[in-house]
Amino acid sequence: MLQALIFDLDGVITDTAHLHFIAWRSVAAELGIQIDEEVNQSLKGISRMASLERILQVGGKTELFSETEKLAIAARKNERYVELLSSLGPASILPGIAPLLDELKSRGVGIGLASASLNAPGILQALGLAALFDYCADASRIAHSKPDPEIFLAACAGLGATPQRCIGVEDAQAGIAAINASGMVSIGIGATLSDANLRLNSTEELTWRRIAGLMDLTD
Ligand code: B16
Ligand code: MG
Repeated sequence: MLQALIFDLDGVITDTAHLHFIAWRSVAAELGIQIDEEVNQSLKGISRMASLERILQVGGKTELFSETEKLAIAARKNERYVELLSSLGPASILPGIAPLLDELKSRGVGIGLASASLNAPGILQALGLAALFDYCADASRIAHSKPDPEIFLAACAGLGATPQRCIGVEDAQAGIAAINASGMVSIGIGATLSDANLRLNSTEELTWRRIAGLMDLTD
């Protein structure tokens, strides 16, 4: 029996990657570092501090800042990102996600979130989806980020579900690795992903029919 679907947020429920990019680009420019779309792609699914380390590496400035300075830079980026989040609303939900969440609810399948974003609760509120989620793993309490399975296992535990009876949905390669390592069944959204039990090109293809075909729902 399928107990729960556990979703990543950015790139699966909504696409905030471009807002992260605008915020990081302005902060990086102040540090004398130019970042392009390719760098932005490499920030997908990784934590705020890991993103900053990657940007400093791109600019060859890894050794120039103390931990306190790095925290201040990350806080500045987040202030700008949160300002940009005010543009989000129900229209920002990716195609197919709202009907799927309704279908899962009506079938009594648990709905969980496993996002690295500390802004996840606010984003779900802005999208009008918060009430549909039965459990959101708290990214601030996760010691090991994806590809470690910790956040997916925390979501399973919060839902009272067994990983082998859950499906995880991700758009980042590190996220697929995390789902696979947790013992859950993985669905990858995106043309370039590998190793997912099921790979789809877009969230539009993420229907109950595809999910039911992936897992034995009868036992
Ligand atoms: P925040 P996900 C991730 O979201 C983003 O893909 C990644 O780019 C971001 O650095 C990370 O959240 C942390 O976000 O700065 O808001 O805490 O894909 O795990 O839902
Ligand atoms: Mg993601």
